Amino acid sequence: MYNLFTNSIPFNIFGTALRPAGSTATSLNIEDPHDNVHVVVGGRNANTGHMSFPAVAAFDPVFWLHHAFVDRLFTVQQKLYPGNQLVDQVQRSTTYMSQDSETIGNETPLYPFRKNSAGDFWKAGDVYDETQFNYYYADVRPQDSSNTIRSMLYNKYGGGSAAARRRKRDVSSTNGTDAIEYQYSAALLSGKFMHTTELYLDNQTDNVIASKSYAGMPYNPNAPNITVAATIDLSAVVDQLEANGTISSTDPDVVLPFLTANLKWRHFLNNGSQIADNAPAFYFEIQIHQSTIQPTTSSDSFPVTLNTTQVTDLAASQSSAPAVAPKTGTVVNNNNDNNNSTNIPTKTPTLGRLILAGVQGKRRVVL
Ligand SMILES: [Cu+2]
Repeated sequence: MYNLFTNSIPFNIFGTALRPAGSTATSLNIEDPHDNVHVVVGGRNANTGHMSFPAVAAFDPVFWLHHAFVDRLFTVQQKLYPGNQLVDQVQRSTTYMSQDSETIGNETPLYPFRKNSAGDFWKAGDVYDETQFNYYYADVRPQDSSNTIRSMLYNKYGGGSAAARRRKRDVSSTNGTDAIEYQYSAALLSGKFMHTTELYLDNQTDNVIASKSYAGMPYNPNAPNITVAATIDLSAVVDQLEANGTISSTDPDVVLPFLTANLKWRHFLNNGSQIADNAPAFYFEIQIHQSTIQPTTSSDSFPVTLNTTQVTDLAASQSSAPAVAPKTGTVVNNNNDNNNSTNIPTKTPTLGRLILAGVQGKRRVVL
C-alpha cells in the first residue's frame, strides 16, 4: 500500500490493473489490493460467498465497507497528486452501462445513478469532492495537508517497519555515507479471470510464501485475452530467508540470483483446479523488481527510489509447466519504471469491469 502512494503514477495506470501483454508500465495499481480483498473475503472456491463474484458481490454488506475503503484510497490519491485524475479512455466491449468503442471519461453518465429530479445522471467529473455528499474520512479530512497525509501513510502502512530497517545498508557515496534500503517485489501480468496465483520456493508447494487473488468472471477459454497487472511485495520474504540462513544477505547480488533460480508459482481457478500459464485466454508473466530506496528522514516526506533493477520474464521459459520446470531470467536495469507508458488500452468485456469502471473514476460506479 505504501509503495502505491509513494510513487507518482499516471491515473490511467494507477486506476486500473489493465496492461497490455509485455507492458513495462509499473504493475502498481489500486485495483490490485481491491481485488485481493474481494477474494480473501469471499473465498476462492465456487461456494464460498458473494464477494468473489462481481455480478452479485454487492449483496454482501461487507462489499460496501470494502468499497468505502477503496473510495478513501482515492481520496488519499487526490490529496497527494491533485489533478492526476481520470482521463478519457475507449471502451472495448459492451456492458450494461457502456457501448463498445465508446469514450468514457469525466462526462460519461453513471447509469443508473440520477442526481436530481430532472433525471440527470451523475458523472465522474461531478463527484471528485466527497464533502458534497456530507461525508469525509477521519484520516483524510478536507483540511489535511499533503504533509499530514504522508505522515498518516507512513504511520499506518509501514514506512518505518522493523523489516524495512533491517534491510537498510550504509553505503558510501559521493556525498559521504548514506542509508539505503532494498525493496523486492514480484510484478505479475496475468489473465483477468477469477483466480489465485501462489508463489513458493523450489518445489515446496506446501510452503506458499505469497499469493495474489484476482476478482473477475470465472475462467472462460473462449473469452478475449485480457491481461492485468499486480504486485506482490517480497521484502518481508527476503528478510525471513536471511533470518533463517537460506540466503547470506539481503543484498541484490545475493537475492536476485536466488529468486531467479528458486521462485516458482502456480495458479488455481475458483473451482480448485490448476491452470497453466499458457492456457487459452490466460496469460502469465512474472518479473522480480529490486528497488534501491533512500528512506525518508521525516514521516511527512516520501522515500525516494534511486533505481530499480528488474529480472524479467521468469515465466517465458516454462510457460506450459507452472509447478516444476526450471526457468531463467534476464537482468535489465530500468531506472524509470513508473512512467514508461501512458496510453493503456481499455477493455470492458465482463461485468467484472463494471467494478473497474467504478475504480477508474472516483465514485463513478459502485457495482
Ligand atoms: Cu469491488
